[in-house]
Amino acid sequence: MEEIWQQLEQHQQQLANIHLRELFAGNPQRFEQFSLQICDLLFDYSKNRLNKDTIDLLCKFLEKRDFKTWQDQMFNGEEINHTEQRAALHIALRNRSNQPILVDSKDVMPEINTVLNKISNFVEKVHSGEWKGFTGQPIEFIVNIGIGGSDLGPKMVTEALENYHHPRLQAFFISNLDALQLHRVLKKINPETTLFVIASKTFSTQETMTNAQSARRWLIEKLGDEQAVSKHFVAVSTSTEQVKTFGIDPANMFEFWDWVGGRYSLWSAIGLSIALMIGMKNFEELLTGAHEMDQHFRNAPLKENMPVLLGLIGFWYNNFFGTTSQAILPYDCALEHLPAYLQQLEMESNGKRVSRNGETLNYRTCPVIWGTLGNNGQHAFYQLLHQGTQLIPSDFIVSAESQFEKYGQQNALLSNALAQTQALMQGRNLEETRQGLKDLTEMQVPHRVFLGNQPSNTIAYKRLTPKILGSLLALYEHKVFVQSICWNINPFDQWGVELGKQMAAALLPALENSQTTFNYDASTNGLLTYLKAQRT
Ligand code: G6Q
Repeated sequence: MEEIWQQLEQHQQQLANIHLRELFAGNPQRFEQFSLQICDLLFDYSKNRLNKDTIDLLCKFLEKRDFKTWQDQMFNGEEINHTEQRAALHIALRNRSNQPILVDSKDVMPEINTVLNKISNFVEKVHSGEWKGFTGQPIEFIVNIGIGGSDLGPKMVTEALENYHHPRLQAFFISNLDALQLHRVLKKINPETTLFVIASKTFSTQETMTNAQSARRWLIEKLGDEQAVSKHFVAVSTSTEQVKTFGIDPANMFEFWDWVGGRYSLWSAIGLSIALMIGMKNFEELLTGAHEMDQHFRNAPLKENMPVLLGLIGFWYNNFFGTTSQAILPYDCALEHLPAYLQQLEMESNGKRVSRNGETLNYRTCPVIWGTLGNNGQHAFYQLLHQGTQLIPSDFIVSAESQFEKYGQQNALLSNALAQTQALMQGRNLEETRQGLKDLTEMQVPHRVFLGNQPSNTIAYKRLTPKILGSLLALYEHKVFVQSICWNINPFDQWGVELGKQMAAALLPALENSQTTFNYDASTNGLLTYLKAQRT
C-alpha cells in the first residue's frame, strides 16, 4: 500500500476517538480556518472530523495521484474518457471566456457558440409568439421527453428556477416507460399550444423514443394532420440521421457532441427546455456561474479549492472512516430534485469497481448518495442520523432567503437547518441528559442520549439565482472528478447500465408473443408466467 495511504490511516486512528466538540473547544478559529467563500457560496466544513494535518495529508495524497495532470487533461480536451475514446468537455460548454479549446486540434468554441445562438433565436421566437403551433397559437406548454442525463438535469434546474419562468409557459418532464407518466401530462396540456422537446444524445434510447412516438401519435390524432409535427416537435441530439429517421426536420434540431456526457449535458442544447423556461439571459447566467466555479477549480491552490476540499472530505470518510453513504439535505425547496440529480452525477460517475487500467480495486469507491429536503427529512429519517449506528456524512445546502418570503417563515427554517448540524455535531451525552431531564427514570435515559460526532458540510448562499445554481452544480461536478482521481477510476463512462438494457431487449419477445413456457432461470420463468397470466 502507498505510504501516503498508510499515513492517512494512521492519522485517522489519532482522530477516531476525538469528538467534534473537542475540536471546536480546542480551536476558537475553527470556522475561519475551515470555511471558504467563493462564487457567492459559503462552504463551512468545520463540522468535520478533521484538522489541519488531515487537509495537508489529503492534499498531498491528491498530488501524488497526479491530480494537476488529470485536471489539465480534462480542461485541455484530451481523451480522458478513454473507454469511450473521447474527451469530457462540459467545461467548454460554459467557457464564457471564449478562449479556444481544442479537440483533435479543432477549436470547439465556434460550434458551441453557433448552437447557443440557435437556441437563443428559438427561445426568442417562442417567447415573442413568432413561433406558432400548427393552428396559429403561441406555445404555452414545453414538454421535455428524455431520460437519465437528458431529464434529471433539465428537470432539476427548470424546477429550481421557477421564479424565473416565462409567464406564459409551463414545463413538464416525461422520462418513464410507464405510459401513466405520459398520460398524466397529456391530460394537462393543449396540443395546439404544446412544444415537445425530444432530448436524447443518441436518439435511440428506448424510453425516450417510445414516449416520443406516443406523443407524436397523440398530437396527430388531436390535430388531425401529420404536417403538425414540424410545429410541435424539436430535437436535441448528437445524431442528425436518427433525428431525420424519427421524422423531425434537422432545421428543428439542436446539436451537441459526443464529448458531452449525458449527466454533464444540461449546459449543452440538452438545456433547451431550461432556456425556454427561464430565457436565454438567465440560461447564460447559469453558464457563467459554472464557468466561474471552473476557473476557481482550475486556479485555486488545493487547500483553498472548494471542489477539491468537498471531494477530499468525502473520500476521507468513505475510505478511512468506513462510511457507505452520503446524505444531501437541501434547506431550499427550489432544490427538491437536487438529491436525485446528484445520485446520477455521483453514482453513475464513480460507482466503479475497476481502475482506469481495468484492475480490480481493493478499496471502496462511490458511496450511496441519498437525501431529500432537509426539513421533511427531520420528520422522517434524521432519527437514524442522530441515534442510529452508522456514521453518515451530510451536506446541508442552505438558502439565507426564501424565494417566497411573504409570511416570514424563513427564520424558523434556518433555525432548523442550523440546529440540525449543531445537534449532529454536539449530541447530548449521558451526563447532560441526566442533568437536563431530571424526571427521567434510569431506563429512559439511554433513549434520550445523542452521541453526536456526526459530520456535516454546510453550503450556504443568499438566494438561489441561475448564476449561484450554476456554481453549485459545477462544484459537485468537480467534486466527483476529484474523487475519481482519488480512486483512480474513469468517471465519464457508464458501462454498468448496458447489461440490463441488453437483457430487456432479449426478454421483450417473450412478453410480446404467446409463449407460456420459458427457458431462463427459475425466477425469471416464474415471474414471466405470473405477469403474463395477470395480463390475460
Ligand atoms: C448519463 C448517461 C445516461 C443517459 C441516458 C439517456 O450520463 O449516459 O443517463 O443520459 O441513458 O441517453 P440519451 O440522451 O442518449 O437518450
